[in-house]
Amino acid sequence: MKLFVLNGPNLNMLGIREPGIYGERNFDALIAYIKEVCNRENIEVECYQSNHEGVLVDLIQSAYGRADGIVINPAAYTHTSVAILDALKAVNLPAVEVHLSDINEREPFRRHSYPAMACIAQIKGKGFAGYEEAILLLKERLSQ
Ligand code: CA2
Repeated sequence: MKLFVLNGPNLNMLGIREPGIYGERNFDALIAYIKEVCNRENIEVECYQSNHEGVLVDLIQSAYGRADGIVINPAAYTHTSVAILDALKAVNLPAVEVHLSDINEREPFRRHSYPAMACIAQIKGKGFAGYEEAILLLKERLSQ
């Protein structure tokens, strides 16, 4: 079983600013956490981060035929990107959307997600643990 874990714009800045919202740990710590979870669960994983919408679309397309599922935190593109929604629909792989913060408890514009329409679940407000939950959910779904 192989997963792609995709992170969107500015998530590479984790731990540098806004620790009250996103926590104190940095992006390298997030990737180490994801790899540890996947290693423990015998899941192959490829992790990517991009600040560019088109690159995220390319990465979703490249998952087709190479991965069994996708974990995605589209960051700010969550609230704007029909292109990411369409890419997820195009590859038709099981995908789970993750947010470190609880997007329902912040500014109203963060409540709406386009990619969520192509995802089997949206996990929010659980910090790093949300990625683990997403990975386990996909593992369960793919083992059925
Ligand atoms: O809670 C999440 O994971 C978000 O996807 C994070 C995005 C935000 O636009 C979404 O509404 C919710 C922002 C990621 C930016 O991360 C930063 C990290 C450190 C300092 C500033 C921003």
